[in-house]
Amino acid sequence: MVRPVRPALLLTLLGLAALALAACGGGAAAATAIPTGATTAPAPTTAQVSGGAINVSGSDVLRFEPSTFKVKAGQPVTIVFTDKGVLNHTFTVADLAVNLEVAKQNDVARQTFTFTKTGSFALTCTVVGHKEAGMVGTFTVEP
Ligand SMILES: [Cu+2]
Repeated sequence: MVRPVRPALLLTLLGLAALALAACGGGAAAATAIPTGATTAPAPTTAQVSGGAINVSGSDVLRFEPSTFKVKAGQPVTIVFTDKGVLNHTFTVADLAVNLEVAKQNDVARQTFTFTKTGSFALTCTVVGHKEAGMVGTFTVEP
């Protein structure tokens, strides 16, 4: 005879799975440090590309500043990503193979790209919980 799984046991297992996921996310503290009051997103600002460089920061309120970007295809652009808080963040545009990472306050990651693929792509921070909390943006490559 097969006994059905009790709902309480199922919930316990789900809870353990969630804990396991949170623990291996590269920063267990990050999962608990999501500010609950940070629901008002600042007005989106578009990055100014000057001298072939984009300056962008990540903060403890889990936002990119700025959060929208426009660059030209075929022209080299250096992304300079600075950590303005204490949490670690990534500047990730998976469709363009962009993945810069900063681990602590005042960390700076920079890399130069020449994009050939045009379109609008999703920018996210891949640290557990940050994307869900709104640490997202748009990265556009214009022809
Ligand atoms: Cu982040």
